Amino acid sequence: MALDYTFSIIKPDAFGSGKAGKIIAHLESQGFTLKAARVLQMSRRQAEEFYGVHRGRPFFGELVEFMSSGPCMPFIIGKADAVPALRDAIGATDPAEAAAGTVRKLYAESKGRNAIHASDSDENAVRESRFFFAEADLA
Ligand code: 3AN
Repeated sequence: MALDYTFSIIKPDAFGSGKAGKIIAHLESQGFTLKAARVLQMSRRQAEEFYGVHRGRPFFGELVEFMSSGPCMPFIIGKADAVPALRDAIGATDPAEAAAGTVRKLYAESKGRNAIHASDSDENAVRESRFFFAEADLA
């Protein structure tokens, strides 16, 4: 059965410009339910580990620099078929290509500074949730 929660991060661009509340409200209006949330600043090492699958890609250094540049808000959010539902709700990686009404269309600046991360598979949702949250937060 598909996972009924997924993992997401409001990135430093959106968190730093005060958009966290608007983004969460936007997702709640689409039937998502917030289950756990934290505010923290990632170290470079944490960002490198979290984005380890992208090591070696040309944008890896920029991504690590950006994700550790200021506070962000990792959160766990629930809905039926949560992973594809949240990927639809956030829109394409590049806000210029994101559909109308998606989080990135509404709040992202660019392909690099794109407001929000969302897990791309059930397996990664579990792995990424465990990176920032305790087992008890997933209940
Ligand atoms: P998504 O976040 O939509 O799953 P991925 O997994 O392809 O996109 O990329 C992970 C993150 O790497 C993106 N959220 C974005 O911040 C960054 N990124 C991806 N492609 C680029 C790029 N061409 N230039 C700068 N940053 C990028």
